[in-house]
Amino acid sequence: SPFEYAPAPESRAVVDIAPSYGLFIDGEFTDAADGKVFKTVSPSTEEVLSEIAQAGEADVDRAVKAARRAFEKWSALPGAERAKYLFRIARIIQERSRELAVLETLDNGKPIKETRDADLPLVAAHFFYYAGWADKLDHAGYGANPRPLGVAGQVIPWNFPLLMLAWKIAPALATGNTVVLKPAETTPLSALFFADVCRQAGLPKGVVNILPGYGDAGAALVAHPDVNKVAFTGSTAVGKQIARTVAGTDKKVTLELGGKGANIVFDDAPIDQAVEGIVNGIFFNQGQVCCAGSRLLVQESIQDELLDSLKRRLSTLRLGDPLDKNTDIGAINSEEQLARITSLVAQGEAEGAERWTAPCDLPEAGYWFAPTLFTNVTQAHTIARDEVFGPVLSVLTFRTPDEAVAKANNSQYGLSAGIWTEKGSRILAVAGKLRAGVVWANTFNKFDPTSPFGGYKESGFGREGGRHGLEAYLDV
Ligand code: TXE
Repeated sequence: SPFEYAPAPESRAVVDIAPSYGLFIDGEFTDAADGKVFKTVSPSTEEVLSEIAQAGEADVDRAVKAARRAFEKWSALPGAERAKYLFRIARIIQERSRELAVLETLDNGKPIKETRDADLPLVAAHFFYYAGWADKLDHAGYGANPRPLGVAGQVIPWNFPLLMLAWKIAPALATGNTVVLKPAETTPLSALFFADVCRQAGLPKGVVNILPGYGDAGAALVAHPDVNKVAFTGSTAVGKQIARTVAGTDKKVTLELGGKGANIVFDDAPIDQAVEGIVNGIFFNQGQVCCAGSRLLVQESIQDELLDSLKRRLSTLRLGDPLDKNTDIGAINSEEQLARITSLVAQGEAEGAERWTAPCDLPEAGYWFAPTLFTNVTQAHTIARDEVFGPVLSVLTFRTPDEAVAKANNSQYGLSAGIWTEKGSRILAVAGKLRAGVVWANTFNKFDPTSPFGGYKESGFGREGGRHGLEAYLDV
């Protein structure tokens, strides 16, 4: 069996998890006004990790008021001063990255090799990158005095808890805004750890406030009259609800929603490299990635060869203890998400697609789903249209580049796509026709803070990252 337990080199002993945590408001950890709490569990063992204060409407109001007070001074600081805090935060994250990686893996279920080698380095990189902008805004082509918007209300999901926090908080602070952030209910721990990082960096109180809680707290934050900017990453359904809430107000909004990325493999592609890219595209983070390459579009003439190699490769993936550094596939983040995946996969089978599952034993406790692929998929199938947000790949075929483009674009979403071919001219021709916010060529799921990221169509609007990510937090 590819599923084996090796001693975990990244022991959870490197991080102290307190039995309970408060909300972080105005520089202090505090109980919720109504005293409510909820539990966060490890999805790989179902063990309770900690009990967390649960924010309600009164706490949202308290946090927004603290952020408003802090805004006056924070926005008036010279950019070079704000940069010092951001550089300090970036360095502390680097210094404490082992603790943070283990914490994130425990709360989220993702393999430690991903948190260690992808999430944490990217988190630090975002703070370094936006720290670099803070003192250059006046000279960045925005004219004199680009102005911060005020208090940013930010709601983030559970798939990259700390990285999504970094995407939201780093540009907001660099541009002189203050923040109230609500992490997802299943992954509050790394955001609370980050609150401690802010204290360690000496960040003035109220500049960052962290409110763990459920959707009701997110909705209250979005609707709060003193929030000037809303930034959301999550489901398209909630994104649409948020768009309705902010419509007719003076709030600015960016939404980063679902996706159904196409990974297009042409017959001249380097097959081994493409197989690695396909695996990374859909099985990284158990497929719980908004820009996952969840649709494989393969040129008909190489379908058999590619699928054989792909299945061979998938049979070698190790699923299990996320703290084991050899693990490739960790746990699904929650019971709810596992149920969503299971139901979409059942629908795929019911609609007549052919299912193949990688051979592996699933642990008894925790939430697990084995790498799965579907062939004989048509564009009308639900699994070719809906975001599964799990380790499930739908395989479709094409004959010509135009057909590949048409199929890739035949989606309500437009977040990501990949192209595999040796021909540079084909990369440019195809990429130009794809309606997707990011197109990778001969690679997939590569991120960099200098690149703007965001979607077409129902994948949302606005861009995060790069210079464009600053504009979302400025009045120019
Ligand atoms: O998302 P929700 P869920 C997709 C993915 C997944 C599906 C459902 O397809 O299967 O969404 O996931 C907060 N007002 N993505 O249910 O509910 C919530 O507390 C304000 C794609 O987890 O959108 C959490 O903090 N906030 C995605 C955050 O929104 C509300 C990442 C996301 O949760 C709210 C996650 C409300 N009314 C899921 N209701 C991506 N784009 O990466 C909930 N929230």
